[in-house]
Amino acid sequence: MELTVLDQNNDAAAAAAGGCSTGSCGTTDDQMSHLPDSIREKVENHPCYSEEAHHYFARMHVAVAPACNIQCHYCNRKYDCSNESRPGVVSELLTPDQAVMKTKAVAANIPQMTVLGIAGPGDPLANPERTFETFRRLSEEAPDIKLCVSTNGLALPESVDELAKHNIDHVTITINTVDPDIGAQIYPWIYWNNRRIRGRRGAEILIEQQQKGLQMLVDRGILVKVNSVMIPGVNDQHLKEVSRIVKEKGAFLHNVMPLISEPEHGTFYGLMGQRGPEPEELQDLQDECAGDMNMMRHCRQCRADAVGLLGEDRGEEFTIDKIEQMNIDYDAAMQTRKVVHEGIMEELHEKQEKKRRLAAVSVSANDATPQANTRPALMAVATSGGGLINQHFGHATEFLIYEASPAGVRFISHRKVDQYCIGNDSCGEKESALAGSIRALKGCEAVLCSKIGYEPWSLLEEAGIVPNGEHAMEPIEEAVLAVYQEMAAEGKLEEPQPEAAVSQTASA
Ligand code: CLF
Ligand code: SF4
Repeated sequence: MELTVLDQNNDAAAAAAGGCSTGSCGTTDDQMSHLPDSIREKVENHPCYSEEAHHYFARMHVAVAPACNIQCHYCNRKYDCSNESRPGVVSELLTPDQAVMKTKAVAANIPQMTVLGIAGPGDPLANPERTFETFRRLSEEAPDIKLCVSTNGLALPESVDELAKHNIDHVTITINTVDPDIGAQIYPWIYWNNRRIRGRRGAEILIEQQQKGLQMLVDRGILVKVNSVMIPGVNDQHLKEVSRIVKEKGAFLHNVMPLISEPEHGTFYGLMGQRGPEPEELQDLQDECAGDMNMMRHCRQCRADAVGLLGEDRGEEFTIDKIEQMNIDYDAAMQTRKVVHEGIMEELHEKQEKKRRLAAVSVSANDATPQANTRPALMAVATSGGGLINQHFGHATEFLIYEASPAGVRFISHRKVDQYCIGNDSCGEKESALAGSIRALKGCEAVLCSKIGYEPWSLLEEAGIVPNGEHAMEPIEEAVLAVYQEMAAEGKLEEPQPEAAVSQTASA
């Protein structure tokens, strides 16, 4: 059996979507080379626009935008904008001046941080002075940082010129629907031309503004990602249509995110008992949309003040009182950053080249060798970045989920868990966190990590999940592929034969 590290590519879809050529999440590996240079440069070190980049490059958000011009039923003003953030209070609301100071401090201390986003806690374009003052200063004082913004789209058309002026070439619009009747179930009101407009008419205006803004951005060559919140029973059946339409208009990437609706967050949906989707429902919808659109699957629904690699939050290291004590020489920092970025890109290109060679070998072998009758398998991976299996099972706060199949390996999603191994052996919480981790891995057939203790090893085996610590420090996809091949060779992955075939075989 020959398997490849799957690129999930769809060139036709890619061309229509503005050049990106993966079916999974914007851009990965060798297909990056098929993008026009101008687009590749915008994508290859942006952790949200490239699944591959998110293992290496970090982003940060500055919370300068408190107000919002619409109400979503999944939002409570006490919390970050759910369009781009998981619920959780913003620790510090910043002035543009503080935001610039913080951005430079983070960029100097985390040189792999490539992108500064404004994503809340309200809507950035409903706070134009604060948002654009921050962007204006950063584009002048820190020109090596990409600027990114996320909006509900209501004020987008009148903001496009200003966005273009500050070299903002990544814009996310949250589009949950293109149907005003569905919109009326999500947005109770919008604030438009100094009036509150409720119900269907409000949703209709919002949708018109979103679509108009999308078109204007695409016309100016600004990359657009569309985020959609999947709300079961409200817009889940409709999001395929949304995906098709935004792709047609030239959006680069679609990110379908699960509704977060815990009652304790106090949102309308939370209090009304509206549920969020199960991981399988989300994955199914992402797969269905993927036929029409490049899908992002590695979103972490981060806070409006998040700092670090996706999935980590180093905000506590950069509170205002701490950064006021830092003495940052940004010109010197830019030199260091340049060297670090070049080093990472070199590593990435080598990795891509290796994958291309591997794929070429596998394709030629596949011509001669029929694939074995193996079924796909989900595998969980513990990683702290760098695209490697490099985290202890007990230190993981999330696992990346990959699907291995005869067609190759593809990233599917991530699953959050409570870290159970925190050096305190005596507490009962440890047990429940470990049980929670194992529950979160339901459906996975193996978990790959750098190390794992005896206790979780046994419990994982009891749960039917094969623990594997043999691929420490190896690249993720290659390790997953190797484990899949081993399992296939051991006959653990044979497709069950249909009953009729079994009985025929038996009677013969
Ligand atoms: Fe921030 Fe958003 Fe820019 Fe990324 S986040 S403004 S595009 S830099 Fe990324 Fe975070 Fe998901 Fe957003 S993982 S919530 S998609
Ligand atoms: Fe909340 Fe964002 Fe919706 Fe505004 S756009 S109501 S901040 S989720």
